[in-house]
Amino acid sequence: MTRLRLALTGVLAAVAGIAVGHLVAAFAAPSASPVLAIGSTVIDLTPTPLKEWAIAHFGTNDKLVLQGSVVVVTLALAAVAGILSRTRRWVGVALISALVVLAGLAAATRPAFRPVDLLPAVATLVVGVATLLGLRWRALAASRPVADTVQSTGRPDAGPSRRGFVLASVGVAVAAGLVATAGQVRIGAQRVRSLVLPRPASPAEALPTGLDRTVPGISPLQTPTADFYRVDTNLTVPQVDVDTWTLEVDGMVENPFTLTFAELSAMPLIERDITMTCVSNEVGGGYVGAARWLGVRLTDVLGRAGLRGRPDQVLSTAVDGFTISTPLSVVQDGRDAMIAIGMNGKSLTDVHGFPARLITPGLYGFVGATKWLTKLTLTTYAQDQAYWTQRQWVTDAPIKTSARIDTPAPLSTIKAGRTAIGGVAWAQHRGVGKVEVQIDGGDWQQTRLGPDVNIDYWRQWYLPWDAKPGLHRIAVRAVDREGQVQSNERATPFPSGASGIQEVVVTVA
Ligand SMILES: Nc1nc2c(c(=O)[nH]1)N[C@H]1C(S)=C(S)[C@@H](COP(=O)(O)O)O[C@H]1N2
Ligand SMILES: [Mo]
Repeated sequence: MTRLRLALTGVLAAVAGIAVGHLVAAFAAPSASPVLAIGSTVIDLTPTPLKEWAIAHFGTNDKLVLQGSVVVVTLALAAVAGILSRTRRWVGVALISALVVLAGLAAATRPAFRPVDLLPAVATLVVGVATLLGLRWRALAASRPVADTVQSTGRPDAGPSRRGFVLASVGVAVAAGLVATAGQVRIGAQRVRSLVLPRPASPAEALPTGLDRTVPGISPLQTPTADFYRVDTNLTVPQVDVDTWTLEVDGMVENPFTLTFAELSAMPLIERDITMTCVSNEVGGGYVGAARWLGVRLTDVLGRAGLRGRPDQVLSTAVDGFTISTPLSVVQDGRDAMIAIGMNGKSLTDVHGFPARLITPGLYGFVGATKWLTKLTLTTYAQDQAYWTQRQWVTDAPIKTSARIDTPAPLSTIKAGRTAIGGVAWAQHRGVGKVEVQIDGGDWQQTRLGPDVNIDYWRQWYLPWDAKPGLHRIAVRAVDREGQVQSNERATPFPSGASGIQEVVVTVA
């Protein structure tokens, strides 16, 4: 019983410490909240195959699973600390402190570390140790022989010291819950605001009418920002102050310079419809979206700096120190690579990289779509490696030709009769040539394509279908305009970049 009380003491000390650290972080530095700091470090240290496995098995929940695991392990160790503090209190204090030191180290070794990032760990240490000592004292009092309390109340279990421990524990738990919730509410509060952006010098044409109304269930031609997929290594979304934000251009350039947001957005702006894809997208998955981007041509910015020597890489750095490398040859081949400040007619949202991000048509996001961009360094692959390159990912990753079935939904039951099979296909920077559907292993049939926005944009497609009752297997494949057929090959040797033929099974009743 004593042991159990002491274990609980350790757990509550950790919970209280983590909760207060989280609240302090919410005001000082969200990403330095103890669990988040450790979580981010675990993400960076996780071997790539394990990371891919986690993304594949937990999808967007991978971050929740990670944080849950960090919490569970921490609480287990804290319980041990509580038990060990029975005879020697310094042992428990030392173990709890060691856990907090780990969190502090995790925060201190993040790429964009600032001294305030240590505040949450300090708060966690103070509250954690104080809670451990306070509750330990009550736990031990509650476990003393009860002879004197039996005398006064007649019931051994109702001793005042026992009640004291229970009350104190419940109090700590409730207080920690409230404090952690307050921190979470503050961290999670998305700023909703949109800057007024200048008009583009080179606007996009009006978006044609898509198949959105014609084919119920098909992806809209333009993905609403709120539905646009999110992929990054961040456990908290960076919230950048646009008034102090700058973009630095340095490295192998003649004139290194720094731009404020006002200066950047005063440069000539282009507006382009571009489809983005993540290399971690599973066949049929949702890590793909199409939007209208407003931004400054990357070559305009590089031209202003003037290249020096023979750089072959644009190394871009985000405000949190995350880096992406983009082949300079790709940036300079005439495509609309840009520093985007607007998405679908508004400024970027925090989730999608406010106030500025890279967009490189034709390349998977991890080699060309740096969010929360703050620095562009002209360099060479021999000299500098970006985040994913350090993890053995390829440095040039053109998006593979791919098609997705949006409707009918996999494993759904639909009514017999005339309906449509439909979805989207993409082959960025080559353009979609045709999309074919195969029903129940029969011939590949050519589908009808939606409007052709441009070669960097996805294309909606559909095939009218007279659905007969029974179980049906539908497969889809695309061919780009260079004749490259969608295959089951991996897009890049590493990471996965699945681009296989998608098959869905539906029941027609
Ligand atoms: N700063 C930063 N930028 C990043 C990433 C990241 O982890 N950090 N992930 C990249 C990846 S892998 C993809 S697919 C795209 C996704 O952009 P989105 O979240 O706006 O859809 O962002 C890219 N830019
Ligand atoms: Mo990605």
